[in-house]
Amino acid sequence: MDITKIRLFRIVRRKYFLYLCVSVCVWIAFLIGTTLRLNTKKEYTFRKKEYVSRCYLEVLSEFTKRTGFLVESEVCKIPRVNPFDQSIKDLLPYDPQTSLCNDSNLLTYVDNNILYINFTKSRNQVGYCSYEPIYYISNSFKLGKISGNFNKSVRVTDEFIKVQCFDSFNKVIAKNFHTVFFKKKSNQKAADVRKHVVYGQNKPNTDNHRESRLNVLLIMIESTSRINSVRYLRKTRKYLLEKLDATELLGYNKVALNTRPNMAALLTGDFLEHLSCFNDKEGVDKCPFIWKEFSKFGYTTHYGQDAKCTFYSKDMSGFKYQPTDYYDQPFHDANQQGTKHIFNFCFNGKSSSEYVNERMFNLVSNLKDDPFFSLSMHIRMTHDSLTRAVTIDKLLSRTLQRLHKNSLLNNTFLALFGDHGIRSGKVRPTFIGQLEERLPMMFMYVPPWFKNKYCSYFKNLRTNARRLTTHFDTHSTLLHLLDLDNNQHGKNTYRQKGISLFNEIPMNRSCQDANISSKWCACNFHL
Ligand SMILES: *[C@@H]1O[C@H](CO)[C@@H](O)[C@H](O)[C@H]1NC(C)=O
Ligand SMILES: *[C@@H]1O[C@H](CO)[C@@H](O)[C@H](O)[C@H]1NC(C)=O
Ligand SMILES: *[C@@H]1O[C@H](CO)[C@@H](O)[C@H](O)[C@H]1NC(C)=O
Ligand SMILES: *[C@@H]1O[C@H](CO)[C@@H](O)[C@H](O)[C@H]1NC(C)=O
Ligand SMILES: *[C@@H]1O[C@H](CO)[C@@H](O)[C@H](O)[C@H]1NC(C)=O
Ligand SMILES: CC(=O)N[C@H]1CO[C@H](CO)[C@@H](O)[C@@H]1O
Repeated sequence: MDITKIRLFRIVRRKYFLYLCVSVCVWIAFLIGTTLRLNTKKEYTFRKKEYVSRCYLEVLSEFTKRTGFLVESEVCKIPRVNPFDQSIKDLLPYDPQTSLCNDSNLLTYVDNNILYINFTKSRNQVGYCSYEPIYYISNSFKLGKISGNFNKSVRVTDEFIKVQCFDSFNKVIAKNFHTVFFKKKSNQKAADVRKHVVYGQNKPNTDNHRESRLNVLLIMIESTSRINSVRYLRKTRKYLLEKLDATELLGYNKVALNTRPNMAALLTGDFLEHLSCFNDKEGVDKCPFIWKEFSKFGYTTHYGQDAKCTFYSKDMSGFKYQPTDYYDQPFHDANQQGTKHIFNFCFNGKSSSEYVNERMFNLVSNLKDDPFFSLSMHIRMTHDSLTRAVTIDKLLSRTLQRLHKNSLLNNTFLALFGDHGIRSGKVRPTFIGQLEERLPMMFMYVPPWFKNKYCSYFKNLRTNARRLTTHFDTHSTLLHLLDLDNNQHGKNTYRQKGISLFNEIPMNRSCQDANISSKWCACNFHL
């Protein structure tokens, strides 16, 4: 070999080596690049609008499919009826008046824990006022020590108060009742006071948990069906569906006769008659109410209803111990003292629903930084009246707007529902009346970020809008909220007759599958 050849060979080898080097480098760079890209893709989260529309579209076509049925499967057909159908139209006004209470004696108000006399209103008839705190005692209430007289304002140190105002001749001219928000220290919380509940080990409120743990806001409106919500909760529906993008469950079927067993199903996940705790003469305290579960996870709990009913009656003595951290029964009992009928709804200047609604808003706005579980029940307004839902409509639609505008729903699961449909009146014996008795309304709202983070849960919820569903499913859904990332509660193991609505309810679910007795089954229903 001559020298030039050897040199050439070396040059070729060097070049070859260089090429090799370059191509390896390019490959490495490419690999690094793609991994990086993959990583950024992983971290990429859809912006709110973009995401929602993605999540939405896949179910939208089915959801809006126009059919004569709300639920339509081999085993269950629930017809879509006109709420003002010919057969009942004469029994129902289209635009009923809202019911107002005479507020001329509402002479005081509370702002930031200060009780004021409203001098615009009282036009100096008032000489002075005083107040008494209202306390909870076993299954009832008592009034505490009377405050000193005041003639302008006074700082209030109690949660519930009864105010009396006097004229200059010491004659009582007004009685007013107010709820006042106080942040409870953990040793004042019901869970610490009673022995039945212990807090869970995991400390609440660590920021990680807070992120995925939703507040729970439950609002029950007595005897209100989906059909009646179309008639008389128009503003509320519109706001929920159009502004809040809530999900309406069209095949939501009651599981028992009246308020008590239906609420027991929602709150305990079982039939009332299966649970011996409901027969306890001392009270229903030992029953597995779902707020206890939330309490274990560090939630602050609230329960209020504007009548002494549900778990109180001649044969059921209510709660011996205060069941939730915030418990409104003593307030309503004191305010309504001496009332005989469930259909009375004006008390000392305001409607029962105004009290319930104000209390709810007040708690939600004050507890927004804690996880909370709140159950409000509007009983009186709609117990015997279809049309009085319009009064609640006005209150609720405004309150939902306020909650939303103040970002108070951003971390909250909201369910607005009826226990069952109306069980009295002229519509009830008709076909539509029988149908609506069986089909309470149910709206569920989850915040926009939730739809992003738990897309499949949200899609399932949307799909389930047109499946046969029950209060048992709501119970399972609430439990699921405590365990969103593990998805254990969806597996139908935990004391459950229901299926979490974040999992898909089978298309062919029958009433029997759903634990709805044939008497209450709205599938294939005929008179
Ligand atoms: C409202 O109540 C006041 C005081 O009790 C009474 O004088 C007045 O007539 C009532 N107004 C109406 C419209 O009933
Ligand atoms: C005081 O009374 C006036 C007149 O009725 C009313 O317009 C106003 O809203 C009341 N103020 C408060 C804070 O309740
Ligand atoms: C209000 O009370 C104070 C002290 O109790 C008294 O001095 C004052 O005259 C009272 N004002 C009115 C308008 O009654
Ligand atoms: C709503 O909540 C999400 C998640 O907790 C948070 O990232 C977002 O900033 C909140 N938005 C508002 C308006 O509070
Ligand atoms: C529902 O039942 C029908 C008839 O029995 C069957 O054809 C269909 O596959 C079932 N659908 C599901 C989702 O199970
Ligand atoms: C009483 C009743 O109907 N129980 C049923 C409840 O639902 C589960 C799950 O579908 C059935 O296994 C039960 O038989």
